[in-house]
Amino acid sequence: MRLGHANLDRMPSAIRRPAYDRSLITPGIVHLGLGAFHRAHQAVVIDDCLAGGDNAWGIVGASLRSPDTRDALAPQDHLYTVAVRAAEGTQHRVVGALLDSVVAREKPAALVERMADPAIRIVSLTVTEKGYCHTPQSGDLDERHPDVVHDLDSLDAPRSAPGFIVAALARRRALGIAPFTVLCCDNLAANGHTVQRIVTQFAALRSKELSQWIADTATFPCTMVDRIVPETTRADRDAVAAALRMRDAWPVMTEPFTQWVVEDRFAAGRPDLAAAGVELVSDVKPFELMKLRLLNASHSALAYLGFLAGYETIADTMQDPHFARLAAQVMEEAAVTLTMPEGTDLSAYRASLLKRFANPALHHRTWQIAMDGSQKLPQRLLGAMQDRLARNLPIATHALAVAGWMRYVTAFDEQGRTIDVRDPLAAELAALAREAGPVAERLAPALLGVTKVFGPLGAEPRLREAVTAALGRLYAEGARRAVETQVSA
Ligand code: CS2
Repeated sequence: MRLGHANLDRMPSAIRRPAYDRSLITPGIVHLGLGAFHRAHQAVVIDDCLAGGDNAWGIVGASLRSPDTRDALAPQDHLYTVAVRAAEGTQHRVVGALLDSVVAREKPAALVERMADPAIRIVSLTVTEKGYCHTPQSGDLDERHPDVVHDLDSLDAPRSAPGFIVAALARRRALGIAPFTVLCCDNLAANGHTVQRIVTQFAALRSKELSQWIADTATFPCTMVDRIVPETTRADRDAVAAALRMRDAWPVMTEPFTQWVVEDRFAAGRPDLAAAGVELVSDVKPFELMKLRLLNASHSALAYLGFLAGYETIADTMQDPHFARLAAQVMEEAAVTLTMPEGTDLSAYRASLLKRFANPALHHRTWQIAMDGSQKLPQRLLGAMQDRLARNLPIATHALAVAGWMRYVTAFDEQGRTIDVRDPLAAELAALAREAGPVAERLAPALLGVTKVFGPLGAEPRLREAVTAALGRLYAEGARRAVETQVSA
């Protein structure tokens, strides 16, 4: 038996299911990047909004390239399971907020049409850091990105996320339809402002008036999104099938914790997000920096160094007390760079992160988090390093994390086996590493010279010294010992 509308009543009664009549729901949101994260995070919130009576906010999901999600979910009426995993057990919930899905690459013009529909009032995105075709260091649109070059030439059939947004907004403007809210849910620095900049820069390359209209009328609230969502495995699918007593081709796995902080600037209305647990604030920045510099920074540190030390998952890595201490130390270094609104308990937040990382029921691979480091380092690690250097504070733990990334992108592990490095700059980084050889004094400066990642910070002598020393230790002692030395220092 397969999950689907007709079978909802055949699931065990403990499985939560949509508490509303799905036939009454109409689309109000187009979401770009229909991955597991969206389905386990924003879509669950929207599911609650729909249950609360906000009928006009169903989601149409778009995958930019791959048909896999659509192929898995369309035959099951776009219903899917969210499995919430904790040491104490798993809770299952079938989500109904996703009404339809499209594959942008197959019918780009149809997706633009859909986004131009006046009923669509929010376009949200989780296309990962690299999906914005920008330079993470500067936050500017990369005008030479092949997809941008393509889209500027054929905006009626775009490929990139910014291309779709500009095409749809241009169409709305031409038809006299008010713009939608662009709601970025990726871990970019100042995500709303950054996407606004990218989109208006893109639009300006087509028409100054269009760009001005977007700047004047569309809104791009910043958001902080948080929920750990590992990739779904075959074993996960089997476990969910056993619980549901029917197959779900693509359930998503997650943790109990979830947080969504959003700036309340919506151009064309929004569902009652607060009733569904979303924190609506006037300025997301402190929360976003807190999350990027505490959670994501230590996650990346654990991912690179844990992978090099031979650990498969974050939970495995956290079992090693030296690595647990490393995560805590990254947070300690970063915490002093944060200025939080009154009432924020940063030490409780840090403690909760360590517990979440150690969740033994989540199989979150170090390799998965290690992906796309070139796009992640600036906002996760480099910003805090810059702030600490400005105050003459040491940066040794962060330097070790950056060195871990450097060792990782050489594409050879400590046993000399190849690492499958997934990163838009993978080839460039590996070539630099080959040229430099396994010598910290050459490799560190070579990689610090990649300005797309490090910008001017790469030339800062104290940073060069700290990163080179850390990389030297990684080569001399291996990741396990180097981490031990660092946390015992
Ligand atoms: C992780 C994030 O893959 C990664 O880079 O650090 O996806 C992390 O799990 C989420 O941001 C948690 O909210």
